[in-house]
Amino acid sequence: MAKQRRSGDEVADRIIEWGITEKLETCFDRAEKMKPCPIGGSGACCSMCHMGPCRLVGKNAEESVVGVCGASLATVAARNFARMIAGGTAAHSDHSRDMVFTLLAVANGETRDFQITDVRKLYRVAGYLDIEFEGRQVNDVARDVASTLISDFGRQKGEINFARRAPKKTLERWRKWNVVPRGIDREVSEAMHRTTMGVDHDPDHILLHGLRTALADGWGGSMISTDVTDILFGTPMPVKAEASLGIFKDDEVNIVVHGHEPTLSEKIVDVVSEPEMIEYAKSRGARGINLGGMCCTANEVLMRHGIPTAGGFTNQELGVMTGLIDVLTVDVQCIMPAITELSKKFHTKIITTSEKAKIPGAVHIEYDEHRAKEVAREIVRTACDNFPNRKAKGSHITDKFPMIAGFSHEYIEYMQGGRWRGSFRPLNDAIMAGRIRGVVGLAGCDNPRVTSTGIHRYLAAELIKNDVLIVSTGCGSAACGTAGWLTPEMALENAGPGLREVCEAIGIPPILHLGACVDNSRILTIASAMAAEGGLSDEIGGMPAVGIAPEWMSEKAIAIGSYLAASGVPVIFGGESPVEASREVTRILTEVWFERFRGAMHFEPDPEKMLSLALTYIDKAREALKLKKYEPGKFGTEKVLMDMAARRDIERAAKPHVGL
Ligand code: NFS
Repeated sequence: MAKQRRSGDEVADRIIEWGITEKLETCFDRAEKMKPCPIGGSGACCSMCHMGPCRLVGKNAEESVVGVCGASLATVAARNFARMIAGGTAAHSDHSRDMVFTLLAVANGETRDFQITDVRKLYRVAGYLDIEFEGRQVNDVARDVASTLISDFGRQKGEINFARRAPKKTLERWRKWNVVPRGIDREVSEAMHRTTMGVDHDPDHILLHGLRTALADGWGGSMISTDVTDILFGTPMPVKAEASLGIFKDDEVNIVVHGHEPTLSEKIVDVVSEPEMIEYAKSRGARGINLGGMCCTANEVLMRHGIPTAGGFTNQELGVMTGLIDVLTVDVQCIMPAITELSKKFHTKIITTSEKAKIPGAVHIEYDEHRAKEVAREIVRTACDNFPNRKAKGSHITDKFPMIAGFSHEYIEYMQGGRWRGSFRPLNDAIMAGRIRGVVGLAGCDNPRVTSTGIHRYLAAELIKNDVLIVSTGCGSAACGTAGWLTPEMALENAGPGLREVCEAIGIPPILHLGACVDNSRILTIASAMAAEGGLSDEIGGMPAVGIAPEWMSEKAIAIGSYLAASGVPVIFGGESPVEASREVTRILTEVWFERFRGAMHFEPDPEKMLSLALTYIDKAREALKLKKYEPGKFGTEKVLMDMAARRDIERAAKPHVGL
């Protein structure tokens, strides 16, 4: 029997194998040694007070076992789930808060290291917020936008601003079930309160607040982060790059930015090409400076600058094991503390940069938005100084894969008709005609508990073969990118006939890299635009669209899945269910949520079943919308898509814009 691979990424797998021979421990080894606790893992452990932890297990536990206080299994499982949502929402939104404060600092002239790069996007966001922008100073508009968005974090009553960007019908459903978020921080705080010992005990009621908290992430924290990042650093448009652990260079200083917040990494991107920095690197014996990314910071700088990515979550230790990283700089989220211990076997310096996050054994150089470039230069100089210290032999494999990233929702609109005729009409038409069967958002982490990245790849390949267009984010994008699949050629070689035709006409890959995990909010914007365009559903619910997070591990993924479900997207998560122990909670997440919001959250460990569930949802949605039955290679009539040449004709005079 073939040996079970630990990673679906062949380069990664070879480094893992090398690590085993060198007795270097990674998350793959620890995942084998540390079996998940079946009680906590299925949602049946309550540790909300010190009468417990109570383990609600045994025969008929759902009916007959309660905690010391009397909490039922459904209550316990619902509380645990709601707390995961709160954790994920807090993470995305705290990141987002820092982005908005940077925008405010720019508007107030408190930092010279950042500017407003995309004024059109600023105006577009001002428009959503009913802020006057015509004839006003850019900084004044930016100040008003930042202040209004900051108020969404601390608002106590009312509705967060971006809720109004949802289709009317979707918003009505939220209002009916009282899940429109008031303020982001309020919902997180209330989720913690409701789920502490002795407060909210009705599982459905707890989970409704879980949805309100999740919506504060999707239509609040994450959406704000995406928009403000676009304003500050530019709205992405397609860019060529490379993906793989093979991006490191033997003769250059290798710096990796890892984590989530793009502010400092943007400045590192700026300073690595400064002549003084390059000279400094040369003075230490290197030929130059090579910058790469990891996890979602990678996605941010990849989308806007084409900085190569070394991959997703499970590649971080393997990066260190190449022996070539001179500095691995991290900020917040998805950083394994194991990297500091591992780095001692090599020369790699781990630098923590956030005032919120330190790791024992790491060097701390704190980021400060008011002197961002200075901090960036200090980090680059540290890397250069460390270059001559390379000693231990690592495992370096030089295979790299080309990729195209940078599909913001603005660009997706633009690519369907150019500046003057950009819309979602061609996409809706292609779905209506059955050329495109449906759309899947492939998101979430890669995970050492399975063949890491392997399930992402299996699903991506099968879905595009079935004419399903994929939009990917986070480590889902990294899983596809490190396979070499984020290219237009992927469509020619592997997509079904309808999807291939669409991709060929527009010149796009069948998997569109939408950005980091906070950029799942772009999916909400796209789905809202498709609803407004007409011909499909008039709300997000009911679209032939599904979200899949096949290898999720983070609480952030649970928050994302929940806000997609509340917005009307059926979502399928891989792995064992964190509410497996409670049939009642499982029923609420699937049947009850579907009835109320037209979205649902399934947990399904079997990749083949995930695929068939996704296709069933898509086909049922097509049927309910009375669209042409999907048959491979047989399409209805539709408007002709504009190809590149036609678009260029109407574009000639105008530089492609992406901000509006
Ligand atoms: Ni998303 Fe991005 Fe990756 Fe998972 Fe972590 S990096 S925010 S949580 S592991 S996809």
